[in-house]
Amino acid sequence: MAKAPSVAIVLGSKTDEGHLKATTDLLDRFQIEWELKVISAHRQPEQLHEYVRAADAGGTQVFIAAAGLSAALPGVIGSLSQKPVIGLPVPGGALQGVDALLSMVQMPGGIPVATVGVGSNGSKNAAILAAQIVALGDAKVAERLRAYREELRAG
Ligand code: RP5
Repeated sequence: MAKAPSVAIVLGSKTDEGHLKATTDLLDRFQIEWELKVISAHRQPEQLHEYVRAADAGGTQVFIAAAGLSAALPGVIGSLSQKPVIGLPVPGGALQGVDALLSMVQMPGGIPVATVGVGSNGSKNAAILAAQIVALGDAKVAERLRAYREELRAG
């Protein structure tokens, strides 16, 4: 079985990619292995299924799923894996991301999506939340998060 990175980022569309720069920059800062795939829940359901199962089995600890509009992606990933799923609602469309935000945060009880905000703060927080999950089992990542908070405190 192929080893998978700690954090698997899945985007619903290539057009979502620009919103992930802050996320991947922070994951790099925390020295967390990640990979990014574009797989649509509604256009490529079989491919998504295969990818999530392989990442889960390969050791991925947390998924970040970014999507816009009705944003089914993170909920579907949550249905396929018991690993935590962070949902990043992508702004755009007629409702500017509010549709994606509500879709992710309003998952029916049983399959949660840990939803961060729309926009650049959400992009950052997706990485920090993922790092906090990884840090539960990795003291080096915990120390890097501590240093990051120290910088925030210093202003
Ligand atoms: C979602 O719908 C994607 O995440 C994207 O934000 C939005 C539009 O994607 P395209 O249909 O333009 O690729 O699936």
